[in-house]
Amino acid sequence: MSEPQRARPRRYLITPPQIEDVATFVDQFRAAVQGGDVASLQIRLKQGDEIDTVKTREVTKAVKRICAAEHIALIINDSPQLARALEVDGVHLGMDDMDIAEARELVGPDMIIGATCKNSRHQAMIVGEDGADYVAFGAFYPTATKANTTPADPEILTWCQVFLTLPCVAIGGITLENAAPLVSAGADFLAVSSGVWDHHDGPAAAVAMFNRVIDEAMAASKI
Ligand code: TZP
Ligand code: MG
Repeated sequence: MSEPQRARPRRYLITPPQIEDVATFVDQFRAAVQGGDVASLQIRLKQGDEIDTVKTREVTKAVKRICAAEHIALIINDSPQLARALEVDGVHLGMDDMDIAEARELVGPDMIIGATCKNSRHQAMIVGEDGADYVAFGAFYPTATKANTTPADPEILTWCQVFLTLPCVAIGGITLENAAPLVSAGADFLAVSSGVWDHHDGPAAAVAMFNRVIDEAMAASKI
């Protein structure tokens, strides 16, 4: 059996959809980072269907220095304009948000653009052509964090490893218990919200355990 050739998958944290107390969240985030490898933090704060601009600004300011010190990419959900205004590292866009090519024009060549592709190979190819830096697939499992998700098949992660050069992010309902098959299927990043923030042993333990699950699944993976 040959060893997998791809890089070790990494953790991509997503904020809870609402944050009441910013200082408490910053403590939780620091704890998560102390738990082990974290590649990125997406700020995804909603008021109904709309982006919560005020909280997004507040949380971004509060975590920016930690992210820079820990080399964690700070990514804003939905709004290239806000990402640019807040001078973060990236923006994550859904299929109903700004078109990827238009967003690339707006944010310039250096900002990371991530694109949701749900379960669509076609969309992944299009956004790759249009200038996205990563593709996100999901939801792989049921989630209470986002309404109206599209079910995704882990096979799309394998397809992405074989046919695309862009890294792929797996998202949606990922927990310690169900993460391994997504790693084995080819996820480059595991995007997790409730599986870290709501873990009964706390975010530091959750990140540490996620990293162990990743190592075990990679040892067994053929991709
Ligand atoms: N996109 C598809 S599922 C999802 C998003 C933002 C929610 C991820 O949160 P959780 O709690 O890890 O399911
Ligand atoms: Mg969106």
